[in-house]
Amino acid sequence: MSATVYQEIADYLVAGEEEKREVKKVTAELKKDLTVEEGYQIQEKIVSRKLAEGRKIVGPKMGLTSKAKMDQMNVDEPIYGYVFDYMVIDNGGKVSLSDLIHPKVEAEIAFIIDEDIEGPGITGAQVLAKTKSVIPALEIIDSRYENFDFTLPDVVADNASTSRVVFGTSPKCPSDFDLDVVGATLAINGEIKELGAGAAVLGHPANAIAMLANMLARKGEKIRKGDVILSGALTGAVLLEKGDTVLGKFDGLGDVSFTVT
Ligand code: 0L1
Ligand code: MG
Repeated sequence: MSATVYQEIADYLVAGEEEKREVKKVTAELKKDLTVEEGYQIQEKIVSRKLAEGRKIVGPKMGLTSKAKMDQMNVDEPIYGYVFDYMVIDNGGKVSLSDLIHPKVEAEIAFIIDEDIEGPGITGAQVLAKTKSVIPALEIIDSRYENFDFTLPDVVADNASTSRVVFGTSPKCPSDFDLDVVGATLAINGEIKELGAGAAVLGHPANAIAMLANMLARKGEKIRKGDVILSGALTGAVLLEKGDTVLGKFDGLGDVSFTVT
């Protein structure tokens, strides 16, 4: 595929995001044999477009990091995407359904990075040594695809369904926790809908960040000091409805909440 075609598909996906409407998956019509590598080329065009529009990257993120999600998508490697500044909602703030398509929420642990991390060969222990702090987070994913119908290359092209994120407000030192056994509950309107532990994320959330560094190295990139990185979901994703009050409680790491208007 040419750079022009990558750009056309990137623009098609951004139009879905900005106009808050579903689009058909890329593999339905535009490019039936889209590969994962081509999906990342399209994602890069989306990232470049947003940067050119003055948006700032908060950090890359990992997705599809749980065995359940990987099995569901029939993949053996997670994916990455990018979180931008305009996607961040204050803890306790509001997420407007009219800004989104069909959002879902999932509970994650985010890493605030203290030093550049450059793969290949990075391990979870090396990530922890270069992590300044960890914070709980609620990620709001909003696939741009009709009826959530997509293949792995489609979701990679769609910036890994990245849409909004609410970060906790009290960073904690990672060495004070065994992040694999940190538990989290995700409650909507006071009812626990999902629960999980850090080990759901590739055995330990730091492993996901290590994998990210190693995946970025394939295109000559690295994790950067100051990046705030979502490591992947501890819980399943729950569809949001107008009026929902969402609360994520993370053992020892604190609470994160928002309401849907
Ligand atoms: O953050 C993620 O795990 C990305 C999920 C992509 C698939 C989806 O939209 O469910
Ligand atoms: Mg996620």
